[in-house]
Amino acid sequence: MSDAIDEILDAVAATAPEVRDGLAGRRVYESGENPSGEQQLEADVYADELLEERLLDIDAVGSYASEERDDVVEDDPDAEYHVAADPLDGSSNLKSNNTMGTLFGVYESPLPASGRDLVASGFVLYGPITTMVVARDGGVTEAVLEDDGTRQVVDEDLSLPEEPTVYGFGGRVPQWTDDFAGYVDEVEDELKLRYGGAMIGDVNQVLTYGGIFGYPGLEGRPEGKLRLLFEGHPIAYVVESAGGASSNGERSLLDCEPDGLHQRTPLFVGDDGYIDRLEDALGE
Ligand code: AFP
Repeated sequence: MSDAIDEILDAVAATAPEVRDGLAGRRVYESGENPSGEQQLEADVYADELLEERLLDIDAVGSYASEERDDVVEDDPDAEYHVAADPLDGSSNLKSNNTMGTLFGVYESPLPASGRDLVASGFVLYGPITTMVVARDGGVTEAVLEDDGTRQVVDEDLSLPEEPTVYGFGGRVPQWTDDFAGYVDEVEDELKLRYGGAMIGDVNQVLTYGGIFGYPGLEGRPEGKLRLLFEGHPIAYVVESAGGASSNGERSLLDCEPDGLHQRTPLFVGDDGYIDRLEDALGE
């Protein structure tokens, strides 16, 4: 029996081919900026409008929020679920034709909600093939998305490899704190660098090859770049459900309470050993 969460997942899967098909003609920047002050591509706005329409059409979805909108779009405050999305994560990769994705979190409380209120999350990766990773009920699946929006599951129990292989950290090296730079000196002696500029693509490398991805707090920007509600919580839910760990440098991202819809956070996900070492390094 299809439950409301299945309806939400099916809606994201059905929208993804349209988002992907719409990328080619939408590589130009709109005049506006998103609430985080970042330039908006036509593709960002297009993906956001499609997702809002499809998700709010579902009776069990009471509200929709996204990186591209100042405020929550409320449809029914008493409905069971509330969806937060990054409609096109890594959209600056569109100009260079590199990977991008759609990231979403399904919360059972009004937004902005606690990470512990997530009941499902996942992402669509627009790579050489379009795949969809979903975390729910403590497990993670990966599916290939067909052009008709149907999902062909290719991994029923996706889990982080035991042996870490790759790392990727964002931000400019001169802006890294000394503690973080010292940690990276160790990591780069042990793992291979993989950084592509779209969190979903970089995290999918970690889910596939093992390792750690992060975007740290920077000198003069201790909150970092990535958003807690739209990126931190959903990706932490996926990676922790796959047997990994997450952190804002101190604790699981799922235990970080948002004090606003667009709050930024330092973000680290991946192998629990590397996450533990990171927290030790930043806690010194
Ligand atoms: P865009 O959506 O503006 O391309 O930003 C992508 C992102 O939010 C996240 O997906 C990346 O990990 C990070 O920013 C890349 O940031 P840098 O461009 O500073 O490396």
